[in-house]
Amino acid sequence: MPEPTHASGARLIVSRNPADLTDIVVERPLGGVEELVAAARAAHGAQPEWAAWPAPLRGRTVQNTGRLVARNKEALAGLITREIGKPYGEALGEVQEVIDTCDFFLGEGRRLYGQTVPSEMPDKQLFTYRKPLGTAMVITAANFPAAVPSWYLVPALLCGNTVVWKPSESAAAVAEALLALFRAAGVPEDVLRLVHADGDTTYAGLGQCLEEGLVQKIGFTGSTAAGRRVSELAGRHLQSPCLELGGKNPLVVAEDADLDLAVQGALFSGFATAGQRCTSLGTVLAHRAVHDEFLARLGAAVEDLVVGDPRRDEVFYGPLIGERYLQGFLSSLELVRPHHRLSGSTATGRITGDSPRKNFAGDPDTGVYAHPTIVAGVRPEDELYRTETFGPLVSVMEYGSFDEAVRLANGHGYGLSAAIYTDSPRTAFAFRERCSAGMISVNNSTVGAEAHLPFGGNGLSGNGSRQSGIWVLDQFTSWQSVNWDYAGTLQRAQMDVREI
Ligand code: UN1
Repeated sequence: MPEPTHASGARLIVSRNPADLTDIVVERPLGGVEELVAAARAAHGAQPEWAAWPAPLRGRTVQNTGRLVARNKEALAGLITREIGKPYGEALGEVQEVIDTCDFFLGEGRRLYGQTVPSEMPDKQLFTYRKPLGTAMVITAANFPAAVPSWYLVPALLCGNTVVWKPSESAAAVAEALLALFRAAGVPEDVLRLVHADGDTTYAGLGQCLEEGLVQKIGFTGSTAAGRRVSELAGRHLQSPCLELGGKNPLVVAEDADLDLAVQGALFSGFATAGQRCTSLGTVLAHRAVHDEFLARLGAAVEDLVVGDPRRDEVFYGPLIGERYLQGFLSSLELVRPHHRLSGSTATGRITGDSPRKNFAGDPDTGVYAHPTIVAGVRPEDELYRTETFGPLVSVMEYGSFDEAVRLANGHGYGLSAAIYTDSPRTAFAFRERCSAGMISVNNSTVGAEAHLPFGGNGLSGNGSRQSGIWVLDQFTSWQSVNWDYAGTLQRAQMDVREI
């Protein structure tokens, strides 16, 4: 199909409902490099005035945003369901995460604390202040089209930065709806600008913005490959972006685990959101004493999952986010075929068009669905062990010793989220200590982080930057330290300090 164009000749974003591809949610002209740079210029120009607003007043806009989002919760969740196929119950949870983020930061407008620090000399005071960085470019993914953007936008704005936001093309309508609520909450137009652009335009525009000194911080959520490109651009300008990248998140089932709980955890971690969370479960590592039993129970549970129309209550997960995502997932399945036996009858690998599952509740002719897949017998040398699949696919591996479990949990190079199911605090704490992931769950899922804990990963999952809670303030401010000397004579640090 030729690429659609706007009357003006511009290329179009066509965002479709993935449960019914004939339903076009929104069509917008794609911005070019000029639009992106012009937005950054406007935001950069508006920043000093925004930073001069008293922080409690900026906090008020955050409070207003949270209230407006709460008032429009169902409508926003409905739009998320329609645009990216997230089951409505989960979409409500996502909108709640935006509200929680606003709740957390509205008070920060009255804190944004600095410190008073003792000096080594008399008649001198030391202070620290948080200063906004300037203008942030925030680039977000489609799988959490409201919550994850709010993790960047809310603290960035609260701290006195202005923002250019480039949302996913697959979630253009949700982005516009959220933007409208920020506006209605009192955030001025040039303080938060939104531009629709494709990947190549974004890299080119970002590069130019950095060259021209228009962007002082990048917030990026997306794939590790894209994060690397963003990081390279930032690094040339000595900037450290806030990165939230992929994962190959392990879930360890220890010998003493409550297997029913572990199965529920694996099911939710692996298949909720059709496995399209950065924190989704990649590989179950099951102790050899429980491996076969666990696999059988997980298989039976997967068999009962209802997949289909995301508006229906009984549906566990809906379609993938869009056609491009289905293609990506299909190519991940290629990694499965040569090597592995699929576990029992549950591990179908059947995709739309193949024989339907017994619990399919969608329309495979209009939607882009992927059936749940479990792959047993994965080995550390397999590509699947180290490849994020971003879809409803869970690998299962067997381990013998705790050391082996730790090695397998860390060995793929990602380090976002990990879970362990065990009854032993000693095992749980030892795992926490030795696991390289940024987020660890004990007897809970790899997904579902709460909105006020540090969120982020290490290794291929990110550069150690963290979002959420007070920790994200360090991403959007820099510390300014102040020496205030009222001795009236020159006091030299290190040299004029009294000896004892
Ligand atoms: C993501 O997939 O990019 O922890 C974020 C979770 C959600 C956020 C996921 N609160 O599963």
